Amino acid sequence: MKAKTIGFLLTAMLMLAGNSLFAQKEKSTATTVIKISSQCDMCKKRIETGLLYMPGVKNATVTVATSTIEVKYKKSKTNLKELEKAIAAIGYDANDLPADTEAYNKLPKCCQKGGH
Ligand SMILES: [Cu+2]
Repeated sequence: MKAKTIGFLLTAMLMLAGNSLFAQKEKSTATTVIKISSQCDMCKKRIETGLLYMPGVKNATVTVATSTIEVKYKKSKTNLKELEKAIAAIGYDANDLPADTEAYNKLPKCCQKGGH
């Protein structure tokens, strides 16, 4: 094989390797939408602040009107189950996971279910 051909092949291989590395980096974060039992802007703030303290959480945005939270997280640091557990620990239902009773009872009345 000619040196030029080998050089071309090497370049092609490096480009492929670079592409797959890039793809992995892209896939290392995920965004999920979780159904939650939030009632108002106070809930929004409480849940968003709580989640942002979690390792691996990049972004957390509650939409009060739809009672959902959109979370962007690092897949190597956390996962959907951990996020649901954290929300439940703050006092809110998260998808099928019910809120922690003790935390829920500590919420202001207006933030409990049907509280507004
Ligand atoms: Cu509230």
